[in-house]
This record gives sequence, C-alpha cells and structure tokens, in this order.
Amino acid sequence: MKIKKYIADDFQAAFKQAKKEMGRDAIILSSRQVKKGGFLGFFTRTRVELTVAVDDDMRVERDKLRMVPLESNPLASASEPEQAPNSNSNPVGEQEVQLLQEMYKMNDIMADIKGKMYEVELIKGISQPVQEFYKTLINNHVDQEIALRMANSVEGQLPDGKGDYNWVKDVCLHTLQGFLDEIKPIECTDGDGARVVVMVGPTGVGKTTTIAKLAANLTFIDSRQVAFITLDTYRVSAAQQLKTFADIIGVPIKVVFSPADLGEAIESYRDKDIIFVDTAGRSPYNHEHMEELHEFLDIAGADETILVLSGNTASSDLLNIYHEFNRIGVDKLIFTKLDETNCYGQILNIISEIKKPVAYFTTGQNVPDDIEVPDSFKFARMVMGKGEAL
Ligand SMILES: Nc1nc2c(ncn2[C@@H]2O[C@H](COP(=O)(O)OP(=O)(O)OP(=O)(O)O)[C@@H](O)[C@H]2O)c(=O)[nH]1
Ligand SMILES: [Mg+2]
Repeated sequence: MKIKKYIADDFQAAFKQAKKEMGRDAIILSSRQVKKGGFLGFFTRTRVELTVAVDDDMRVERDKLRMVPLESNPLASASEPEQAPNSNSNPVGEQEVQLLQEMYKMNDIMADIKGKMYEVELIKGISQPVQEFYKTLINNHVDQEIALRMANSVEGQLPDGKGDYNWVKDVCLHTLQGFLDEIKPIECTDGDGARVVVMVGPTGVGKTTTIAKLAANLTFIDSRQVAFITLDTYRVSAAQQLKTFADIIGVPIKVVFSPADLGEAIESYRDKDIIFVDTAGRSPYNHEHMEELHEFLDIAGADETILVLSGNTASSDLLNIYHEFNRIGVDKLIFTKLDETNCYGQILNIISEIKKPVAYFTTGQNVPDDIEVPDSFKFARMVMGKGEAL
C-alpha cells in the first residue's frame, strides 16, 4: 500500500492532484486543515492536507483478472463474441478465476466502506452546523465533490466564535445562490426584427408545451407578435399538438419538412417579434437524427438555441445529453418538470459543470401558468429543501 500526503489551497485542488497522481483506485484516509508559512505567527495561510492511499496489490489482481481469456472465465457470457487472445495474457485456472472474482467484489465492497469512512473522516474536522449543511446537500443529490468544496468554503467563512445554525444557514443559502448566477430569459427588443428561438432536447421533456407557455405569455402579457414553425413531422399528432396551441393563442404556424423550406418559413415571418421553432424530440445518441437536426439548425440561423432538459433526470444523464446536443451549439437551458421531483441537486451539478445560462424553470402542465424565470434565492432554498437539516 502506497500512502502519500497532498497539501493545497483547498480540498478540491488537493483531491485533483491526488487523483491525477495516484489514479482512480486511490482512497482518501484523512483530511485536515494545516497552517503554513508566516512569520512569528503572522501571515500564516490555512491549507488543506489530504492523506491518500492506493493498494497496489489489489490493483495488480484486478488487472490480472481483466486479462483472463474469455474461454477460461466461467462468469463470462456464452453469447459474448470470442476475443483475440491477448499476447500479454496470463492464463489462470478456473478456481483462481473465481477467487479473483471474489477478491474483485470484496475490493469493491471495501472501497464502498472506505468511501463512507473517508466521508465521515472528511467532515469530522468541520463544525456541526456545516456538517449538517453538507449532509443536506448530499441528500439532495449534490455531487460529493461540490458539497465538500462548499462545506469547506462555508467553514472557512465562520467567525472566530463559530456561527450558530441560523448564521450557517444564511451563509449556505448565499453560497448556493452563487451557482445560479446567469439567468437569461428570452428578450424581445423592439426593432431588432424577428428573433428566432429554437428548442431542442430529448423526447418528451416538454419542448412543445414550453413553447406554448412562452408564446401565450409573450402574446397576452407583452403584446408581442409571435409565430410558430414546427420541424416535428415524425408523428402526425406532434404537429397537431402545436397547431392546437397556435389556434388557441391565435398565432400563425408553418409545418416544415426540409431545411430549404425552413429558410423560406423564417423569411415569411420576418415581420414578427419572435419565431419559435419546435423540433422533434431526439435521442442524443442517434447520430443520424442529430445530423438531420444539425442540417436544419444550420439553415435556421437561430438567435437562441435552447436545450430543454427534464429537471428530474440524473446528473450523469443530464451531462451526457448536454454534451451530445452541444455539438450543434446550445446557448441556454430550460429545466422542466420541477414539480415532479423533490431533489434539485442534479440541476446544481450540471449548471456548475457547464456554466450555461438558465432561461426558465417549468413547474407543471398548465399552459401558460407553469413557467417562471428562475430566482437564485428560491433555487438555493429548493436545493436545501428536502431533508433540510438547518
Ligand atoms: N409535470 C410536468 N409535466 C410537464 C411539464 N412540461 C411539460 N409536461 C408534460 O410532459 C409531456 C410531454 O410534453 P411535450 O411538450 O409534448 O414534450 P416534447 O418535448 O415536446 O415531446 P416530443 O416532441 O415528443 O419530444 C406532456 O404531458 C406535458 O404536459 C412540467 O413542467 N411539469
Ligand atoms: Mg414536442
């Protein structure tokens, strides 16, 4: 077992350095704040020291297991295609394979236990109210790395006499607020010509409904001239859905089948204030469909391409979806279906990672009411919401 200490300005920097050098099998044994530098007790800096370990034996066994040829691995599926023998392979007997598999599983269980222990260890040095704050974030699906970074930051701001719960709560809310710092709803300015807004996103997230909500508000409250174009010709009911909204709100609509038609349709609505382009829901992993969407978007020359994401999707999926759609260029995000979840950490995780402005949150199926411009303080309270310990 190799053990090493890392000292950096904050937890995140030390953690990154450790992961880079020791690899993904590294386990954090402890963390503590240390005072460095200074002269005669003055000008000392508080830094974070992490003690990290990696078990080389376990890593070797794991690699060995990966090298076992398929035919000698009793746990390999019979239907899996046969792989070319690896010239580096080190064939082992059936019993040994089983033993290694067991060790592999044990290693994962140990890593899990150590992970939990190290979490306890990590937050041990911080004050009780901040620990509660940390747990609240974790309960609300905030990434552990972000939660620890925030807990350390809040701890660092505590006054000498340590803050009470209310003090910590205020600082926590303020810190959380900072995550939603770019809020950019659609802006219609007079005399700029028609603003082309394209909504893209996976299937069923609420693109069409959101367009209807925005169009109704822009028409009836802001007295704007709105037009619809739909590219969703894959299902008859899809175009019909937007047509129904168009009829109710009283705005014109064109159904477009080819990129060339899209150019013409946009030209025909140049006298409007805003043109909403609805697209068919796409699996971001279907490259053919994404290519087709790309061709349409090249023609659209959109002022804003907004990615619509369901707020109750897991963080890792949100991030993958974003990266796939961002190949065609994403300017802003809308999170829908916030009414269908009690945890909002996944939204915080993605906006912290990708740093794109958020235009709207939607909170139900009612057109036009269930949509709002995000409020960073309200969002902070939502993230602390479920299981709020403070
Ligand atoms: N609970 C809830 N439901 C919503 C919200 N927004 C949309 N929906 C519902 O989600 C379903 C799908 O909405 P659509 O607007 O058709 O979604 P879409 O993204 O256009 O779907 P495709 O065009 O098929 O990709 C409908 O039943 C909507 O009423 C929301 O904020 N909350
Ligand atoms: Mg739709």
